[in-house]
Amino acid sequence: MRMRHTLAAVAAAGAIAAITAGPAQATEYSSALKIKGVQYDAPGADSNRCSGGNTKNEYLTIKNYSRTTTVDLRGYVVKDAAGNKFTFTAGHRLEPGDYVNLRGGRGTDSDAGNVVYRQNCNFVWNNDKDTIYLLKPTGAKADVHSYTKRANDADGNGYITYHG
Ligand SMILES: [Ca+2]
Ligand SMILES: [Ca+2]
Ligand SMILES: [Ca+2]
Repeated sequence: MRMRHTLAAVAAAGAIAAITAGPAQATEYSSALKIKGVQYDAPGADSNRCSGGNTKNEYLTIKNYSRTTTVDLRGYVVKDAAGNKFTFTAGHRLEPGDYVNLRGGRGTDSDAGNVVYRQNCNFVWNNDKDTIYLLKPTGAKADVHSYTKRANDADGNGYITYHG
């Protein structure tokens, strides 16, 4: 209950910040890894069937923006506004400029293919609005972004860019 309340407060604070500062000026944390962008609405009609559905086409791109430091994703956590949580339990070394697409659905993770699957066929990023939390293994925030389809997806293609 306490956790839920804290999350709600953080989400509310984020929403207020977005209104006053604009969506492009979210708080910047000290972190090499940031959210490059999100395909929060998988193209086409959504189906969460593991076979034949399109959850794999809903993904979050996490990129290493450091010019010098390689970062291991092991222990990093991704959460949404509702508290759904994914932890990178396996090691994935992101060299400077490297990225990974965290996709829904089931599949085989591949460093060469820059992909990690959530091994869950349900969608996680709401199509109307949500908040994306990227947390370090310590629990400290690495990057946080709130969005609404109306305010942040001008071309309506279901994709939002945060860090280029
Ligand atoms: Ca979605
Ligand atoms: Ca869709
Ligand atoms: Ca877009």
